[in-house]
Amino acid sequence: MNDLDEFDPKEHQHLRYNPLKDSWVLVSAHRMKRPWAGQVEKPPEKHIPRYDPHNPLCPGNTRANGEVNPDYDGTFLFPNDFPALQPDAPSPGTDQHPLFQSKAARGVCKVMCFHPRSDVTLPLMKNEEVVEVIDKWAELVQELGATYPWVQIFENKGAMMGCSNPHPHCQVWASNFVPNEPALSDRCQRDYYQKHGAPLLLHYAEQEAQRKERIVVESSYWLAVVPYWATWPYQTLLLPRRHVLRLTALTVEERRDLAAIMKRLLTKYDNLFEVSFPYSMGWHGAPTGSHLSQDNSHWQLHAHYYPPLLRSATVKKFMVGYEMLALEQRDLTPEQAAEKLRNLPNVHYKTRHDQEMAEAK
Ligand code: H2U
Repeated sequence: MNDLDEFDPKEHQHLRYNPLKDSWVLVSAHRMKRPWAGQVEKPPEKHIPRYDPHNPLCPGNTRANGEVNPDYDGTFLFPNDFPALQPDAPSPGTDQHPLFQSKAARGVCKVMCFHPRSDVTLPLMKNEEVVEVIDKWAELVQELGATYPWVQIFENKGAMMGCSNPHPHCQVWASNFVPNEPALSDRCQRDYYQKHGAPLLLHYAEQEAQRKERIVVESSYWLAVVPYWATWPYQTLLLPRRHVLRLTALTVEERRDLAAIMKRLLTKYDNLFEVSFPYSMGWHGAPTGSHLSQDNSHWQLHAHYYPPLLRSATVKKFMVGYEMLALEQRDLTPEQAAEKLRNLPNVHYKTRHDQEMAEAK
């Protein structure tokens, strides 16, 4: 049998390699055809009030620790009142046995509100408002990265992703260690650089820009793709075309362009099932702290978006069973997911609904 003549990635299961994790994913696109009688989630909340007097993230409201938020009109940064990392935790000491190892974990956790209004999300914010968010992210990397080796900026969006509050916000955890995911990514990017003499993700962006089939949105400076090795159904990777180590190195123009491409990507996400699309996203850039003085040429700045939804606004992908015990598996090809997202309108469904209502009056 001539495999290449026969092989159709949409019909035939196969493995794909994730070079950022040195691991494999099983692509079994025909699994989308199976009937679903499993769990159906509550759809994301449709009507979020612009201001809720009981929401601790709104301007002028009292937080859990009794502090009152200022009447902020842009972004608002505050220390997390329930931090997972604190700067002064005592050390656990050492156990001589190799199976009982522990280390001191120290750091700081902050929360950043994107906007004073609870009923807007990044795709519905103005470009300059998203630029302000990006500028603050870069400031946080600069400030916390001066001492901490890792500054993790992440956004959990939607109750389905464990987000506790609908007000648009992200979190920042800075730690005295490089956590597992970036540590693995660091090793993989370093190995690739040593073997091929160029940053892994720079080569990857060049390839995807040429191949086109996994691009969701692109601009002069940025590219968003469903990566070749995506595990989550509509996972995307957002990366600059130029070699950039950290958010702090982005130029004014690149930040403006980033705000625009984030808005376009997130508009497509929201338009897929006409809901405020849940996801966890976060930035990975070269490590900081003591790593600032080292050569990090193997690194390329990027953001990962991991949305849980698979079939509809209420049916998510479960990473259980085989995924937990053997290997991650996906139910549609990355190319199918990218094509679906790419072909969605660039106008947000809420804006379109508002326009239709206005015209009907
Ligand atoms: P999540 O929605 O991603 O959980 O983020 C909200 C964070 O806000 C959460 O980590 C913090 C929670 O600890 N928070 C405060 O620091 N103070 C409050 O009064 C409410 C929530």
